[in-house]
Amino acid sequence: MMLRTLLATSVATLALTGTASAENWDMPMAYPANNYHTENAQMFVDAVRECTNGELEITIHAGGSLFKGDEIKRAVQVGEAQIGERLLSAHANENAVFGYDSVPFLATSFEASDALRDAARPTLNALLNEQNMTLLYSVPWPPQGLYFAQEVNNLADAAGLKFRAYNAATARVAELAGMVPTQIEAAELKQALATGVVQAFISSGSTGVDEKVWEDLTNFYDAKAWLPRNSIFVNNDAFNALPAASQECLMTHAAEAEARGSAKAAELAGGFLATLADNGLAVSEPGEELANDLAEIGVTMTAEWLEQAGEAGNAIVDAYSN
Ligand code: PCA
Repeated sequence: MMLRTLLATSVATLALTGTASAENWDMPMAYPANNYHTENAQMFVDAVRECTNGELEITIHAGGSLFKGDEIKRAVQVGEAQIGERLLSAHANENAVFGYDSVPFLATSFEASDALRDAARPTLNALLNEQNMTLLYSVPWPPQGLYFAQEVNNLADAAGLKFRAYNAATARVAELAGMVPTQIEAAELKQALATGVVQAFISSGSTGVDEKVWEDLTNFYDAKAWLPRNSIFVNNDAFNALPAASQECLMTHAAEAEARGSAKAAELAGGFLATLADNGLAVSEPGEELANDLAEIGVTMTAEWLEQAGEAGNAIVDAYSN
């Protein structure tokens, strides 16, 4: 073999080895690329890339493009994806603890939501660990309110409406209110509204803006029922296979992403409601009758959740209240 060929071969081998040592992870996410949760995660993966000198490259797949929202948790659990983001409360049927952030009126401000998160973190992380995953960080959605295509002064006004649910708690609200729930991921919400599959739902101003709900709906009642969270978690085998320095980068930047994401959600919340109003939605607090009806549902659902979540759930609420 000529010297030049030999040299070229070793350079090619070196280049290959260099590439092979970098880890490439897939990160499925369910919400749009321009939602603040996704933008925050993009900053997180950029920071991790820099911190690891390019040795850990995480590719975000937004909008349910790699796995749909309801598939993401399992995909990470079995290692089909190494890391992912999911609204864990959507898995409360599996274990009620996952629904800790969707107990009506338990934590209704950003500050309270962060305190509840801290109270729940050890329990939630232990639960994920049993499923071969580790919690990295979580970020709240703005407070949840009710969207309708009509004025609603009390829940009798809403009886019979087809209601989009995103987790067990939202389905239960609908049931108790005499509405008819259907579980629909945000990625399919716009279509479901446009075709009349659903006529009402509960969510934040953020999702209302993402889905341009003013094209189909008319009223938003800012009930501030709870602030659900998107959680970012990693497959334990994938994590354990990383060098210690990369693990450290992930943990450090996860903590930063959590603080940055919570602050961003709080900063954006008012603007989302303003955007809804600018586009013609009637945005208001619930009237007294509607507020009372919702409070009653809250009492029922809190008792149900404490019962279902058992000791672990009670411990979370105790730690939160003290
Ligand atoms: N938006 C998400 C969950 C809560 C929220 O505000 C959704 O509607 O799917």
